[in-house]
Amino acid sequence: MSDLLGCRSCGQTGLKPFLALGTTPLADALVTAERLGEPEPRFPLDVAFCSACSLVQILEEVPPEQLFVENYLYFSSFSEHLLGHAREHALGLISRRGLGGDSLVVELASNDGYLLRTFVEHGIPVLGIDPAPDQAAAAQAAGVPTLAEFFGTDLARRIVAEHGHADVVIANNVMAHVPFLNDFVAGMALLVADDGLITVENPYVRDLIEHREFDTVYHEHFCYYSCTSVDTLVRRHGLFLNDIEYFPDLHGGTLRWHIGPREQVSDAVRRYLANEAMAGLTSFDYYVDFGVEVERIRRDLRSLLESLRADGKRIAAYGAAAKGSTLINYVGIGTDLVDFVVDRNVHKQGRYMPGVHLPVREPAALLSEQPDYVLLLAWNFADEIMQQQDEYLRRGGKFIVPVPTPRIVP
Ligand code: DWN
Repeated sequence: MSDLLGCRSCGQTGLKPFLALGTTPLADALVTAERLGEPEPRFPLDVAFCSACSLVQILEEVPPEQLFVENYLYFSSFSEHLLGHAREHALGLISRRGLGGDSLVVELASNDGYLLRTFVEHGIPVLGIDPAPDQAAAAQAAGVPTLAEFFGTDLARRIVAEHGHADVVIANNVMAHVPFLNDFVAGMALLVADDGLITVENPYVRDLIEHREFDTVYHEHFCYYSCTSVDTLVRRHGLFLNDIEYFPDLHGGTLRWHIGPREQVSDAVRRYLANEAMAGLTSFDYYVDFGVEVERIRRDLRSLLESLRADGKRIAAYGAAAKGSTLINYVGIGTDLVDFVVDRNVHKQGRYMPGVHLPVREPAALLSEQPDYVLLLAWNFADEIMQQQDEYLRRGGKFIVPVPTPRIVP
């Protein structure tokens, strides 16, 4: 693997590492029973800060094909909360942008069509882009035209030649996933119409640090964004960060950046940029102690699980999530502590978690086995999952939420 020499955004060398999570397997590469005995590819997972443009990023570069084509089991449609969020976003764009039959909406990393299908229902022409073959096929089957390709300037030019410029470009949870960041953003600048809008959603690096969401670090996430780093990045390509929306309950804290070819910067953007400078997100000191906090979580979570097991308690886990893979491999949570993981994603059931090989089962196993505790690996959907598991709770079951500090609920 090629170590990163310079910042993925500005190219500046001298990146400053502040978090080392070890050498870990690919977070979404759940293992089939047939391949349990085979060695799994592992890569260093180290996070660093760029003092020149404030971009936080991992130093390792796993080939995207290995991440998103050969091993990708993530389907967006298994979360009602996420589906509701996506629908609201689409309906808001349709009304605010006056989209209709002569518009074009392009989504980058459109997954299984979970978001574009709302535009399709309203007769608005769409095009999905997603390199993951199974997700692209699912989107096509749902009536969402999708290209199973990686996005960049080459594809942007082909789309413009064939379909014209896009009135709206949507890029949710993908700008963190691209190693060739400048080509990706330059592609968006080529694709969007002169009076068009680009909306980009990603988890907010400030929440990652301040809520100790270290498990959202994995090899699929090359970058972790502040508004400062996004503003610098898009301006390099003739685009402007014009507005910001914050969703505290999505993926542990998500920002939606409104970006466009015209400079119309809102007060919200000015406030975020000023607050980040005041809080220190633009200097290394803000990040330097994060590793100590994360080590504390590892120690506290491990001792909690060990003490519960010593008391004869049975423990399962909920959410065969990529973040779950980072957490259980960093803490070292094997079948000595947790018996199995449950997940609604049928593509994950019957497989084993990367590295520690916890078996993944369907959520009904929580009622048939009634473990005393369930470690909530998908803590970002805590409300939705606990509501869904009300019977397990009614029978006396309890959840363990791992971040920002390991705790038992209720
Ligand atoms: O960036 C990414 C984020 C957005 O999603 C992707 N690269 C990968 C993925 O990360 P993740 O796997 O950590 O995301 P989730 O959506 O937090 O994973 C939740 C897991 O829990 C999924 O496997 C689905 C599952 N789930 C479930 O079994 N029952 C989720 C809900 C809401 C449920 O009710």
